[in-house]
Amino acid sequence: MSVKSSMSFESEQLNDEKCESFLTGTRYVTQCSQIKKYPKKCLRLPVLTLLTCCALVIVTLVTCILIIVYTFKHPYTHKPRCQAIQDGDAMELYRGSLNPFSELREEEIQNVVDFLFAQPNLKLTHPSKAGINSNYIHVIEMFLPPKKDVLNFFSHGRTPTRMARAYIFKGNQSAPVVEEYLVGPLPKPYNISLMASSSRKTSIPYTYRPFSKFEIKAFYKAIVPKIMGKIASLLKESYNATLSNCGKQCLRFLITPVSSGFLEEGRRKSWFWFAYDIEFYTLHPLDFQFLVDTTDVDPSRWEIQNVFYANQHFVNLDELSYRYNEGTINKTRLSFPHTSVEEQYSAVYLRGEAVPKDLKSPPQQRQPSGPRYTVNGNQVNYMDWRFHIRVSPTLGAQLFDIRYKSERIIYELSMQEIAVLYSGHTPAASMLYYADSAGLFGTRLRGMMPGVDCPDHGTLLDVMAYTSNEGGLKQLEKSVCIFEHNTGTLLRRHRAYGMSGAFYSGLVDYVLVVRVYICIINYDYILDFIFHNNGGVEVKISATGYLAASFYYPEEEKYGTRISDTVVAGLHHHLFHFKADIDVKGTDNRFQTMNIGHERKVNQWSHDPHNAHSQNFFIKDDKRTEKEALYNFDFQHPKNLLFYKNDPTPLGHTPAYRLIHKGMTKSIIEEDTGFEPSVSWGRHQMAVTKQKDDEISSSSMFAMWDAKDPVVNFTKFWEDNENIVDQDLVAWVTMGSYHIPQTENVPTTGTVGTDLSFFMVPFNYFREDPSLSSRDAVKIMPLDAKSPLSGAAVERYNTTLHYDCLAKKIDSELLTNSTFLFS
Ligand SMILES: [Cu+2]
Repeated sequence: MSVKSSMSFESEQLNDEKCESFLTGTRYVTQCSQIKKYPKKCLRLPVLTLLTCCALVIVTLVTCILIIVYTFKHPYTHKPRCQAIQDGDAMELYRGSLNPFSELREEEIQNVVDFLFAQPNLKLTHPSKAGINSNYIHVIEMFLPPKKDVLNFFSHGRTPTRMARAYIFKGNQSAPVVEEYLVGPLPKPYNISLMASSSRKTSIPYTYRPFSKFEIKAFYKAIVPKIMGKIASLLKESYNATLSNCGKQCLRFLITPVSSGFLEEGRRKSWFWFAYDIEFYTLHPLDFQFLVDTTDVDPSRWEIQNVFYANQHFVNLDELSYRYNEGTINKTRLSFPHTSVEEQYSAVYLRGEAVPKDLKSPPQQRQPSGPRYTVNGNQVNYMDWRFHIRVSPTLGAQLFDIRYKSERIIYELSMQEIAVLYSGHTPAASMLYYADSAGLFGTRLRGMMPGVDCPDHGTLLDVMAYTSNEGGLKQLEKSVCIFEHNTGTLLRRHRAYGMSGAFYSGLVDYVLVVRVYICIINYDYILDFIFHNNGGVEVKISATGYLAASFYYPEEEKYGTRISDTVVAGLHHHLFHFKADIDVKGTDNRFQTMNIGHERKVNQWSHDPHNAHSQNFFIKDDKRTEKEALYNFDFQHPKNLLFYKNDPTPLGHTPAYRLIHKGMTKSIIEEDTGFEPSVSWGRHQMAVTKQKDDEISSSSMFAMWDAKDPVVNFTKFWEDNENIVDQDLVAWVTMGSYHIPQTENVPTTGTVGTDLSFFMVPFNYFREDPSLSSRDAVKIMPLDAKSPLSGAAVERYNTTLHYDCLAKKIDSELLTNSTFLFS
């Protein structure tokens, strides 16, 4: 069996080097040279051949001169080297053979749409013609089969029935509502029923619906004329810009949805705030905000109920207009930013002294033997790993049936919610609580730029989704990237030195990464699922993109950081929630913490009975119920978190996977008030519950609005306090960070130091480090154990790496001198 060579860094220094491998007898020989050499045997050839050689030399010389001239004129193309690995179009996640995790195919979606439109009682309108007072399909997605059916499929091959779930917005009835339906069986559905669920509401107040493009359209139609009719001159005088017929000096608006937790029953309201419509508008907020009651499905009945201008409140536009004209209020006077877009503080353009000064190209990664993973439809194989990918329109990228060395360790690994809780002085800033699933995560995954968002050797996948915001069915091109990555760090190594017993062993931490970007208005979230070669899985998320900001007043000082003369960016709490359905050697597992304690231990070797020292020990603490398993980090009581199978190994261990939490945070806003009930999962760093098919997700697309009576109330997942001993367990992991903005977040926020992650790693699961089987490892032994400096033999198990020219050179030098390793 051939061993493909590993991923390696390719730096500029190697660019001029040429290596060739050829067979001599039974041995491969690798030859490296710095400069191209023409074979000497040319000289012995006949005159014709000699002339041909000379002609070639002349052509080469002319070509070289032309290249030098071109390079001088075009410094950016210095040393061009095209090494594209990716060929052809992106692959389609929804192709390949069907399995229980396959998202709906185009033809299945079309059948569901046709079937729903054929139901006379639904009175559906096509998304291209719909409004908020219509009945329309908001989302269609695959309804995940019950876990036991899927496991049955794995063991007995009985395919679970494919079903779809559809969210239908019913604005065209006397009591508007959103309803979740189960539709099937697929591919040709003939049944429809309101989804039955004990873990979430499936008939949802219309006021809890997420924003839609129809609502934005209605706002422009119903509210903008009211504003322009009453205060167009105020806007022009105050901001030197307007909302309509504005040429190059336009205003646009941002929205703060007001959670139902702050409103009287049955109302839907939002604060709208103006910003200059230039790159990028969230960094150009103005001091004009207004509250609109959008409860009625007829936008002509929408009312502006409060206005905030120049740090003053007014009951409506009439009062503002009257007092403004009367001259009894403070007035704002700003000029439209006239500098070119390149000079805007908020725009991302090249500025400052050039780096790198010599414009050498950055390091690249390459796959000398091609990809070492395969993607077949939604199934991915990499080394000892195998798993399935699904992109759900509502929840985004999810991984299923994650197996290592053929054993499933995680049934489902997925993100549940992204929330951002802002603070501020003005009403729009202080009411700003985002639960981003309203934006439908699966449709926020969009094209990736090869070589920037994802290495250019990565595999890009297209995704298909049906949502009303996208006008129906839409292919989201190049939305998922899979790539193997040389992390440039080690998975393991050791160098033993000295005059006996010297050796070296090392293994680079090569990983497979599944990456998506979730781009929601101002923020871009990078979500990576990372597979290491020792059985460890990592989930990492970080945020980049733009800050959300407000107009500066001194009152904002305690809430935010001033980032320009008129702009302040508010403190906010990023919160992320993840689900990990863990299966360690089957579905019956236990959750245990290994608690670190300390004791005073008398030193019995001493004659002094008071001679003692303090040291640590650990005790195992099995959690029996869901409430016992709620995990709140406590510095005074360190602990390891383990999920294990109660099936002791010969050494008496119970095989486990350990959850390592590297993104801990806690929401400290008051519980059960305002927006908080919508993100009650933020109260704990982790919860462990008994698996239920019905508990699909800890949040929902309604979380932005539903705090008064959450559609999914996460506390109910654990409040029934079920037994979790030898049960199928799910870990719910909260990560997050408090972001106090800083001037270096302008124009965009960087990712350095802000990524959050958790790991699942084997713990007494294997008898030894499973990465020992990796042929990417390197072992070095002295030729003479008693003279470790005088030469050593390098063992490279991956034979293709062995013929890499740099490796060959190092191995050759080590044969006679191993001082640098073993001295
Ligand atoms: Cu932030």
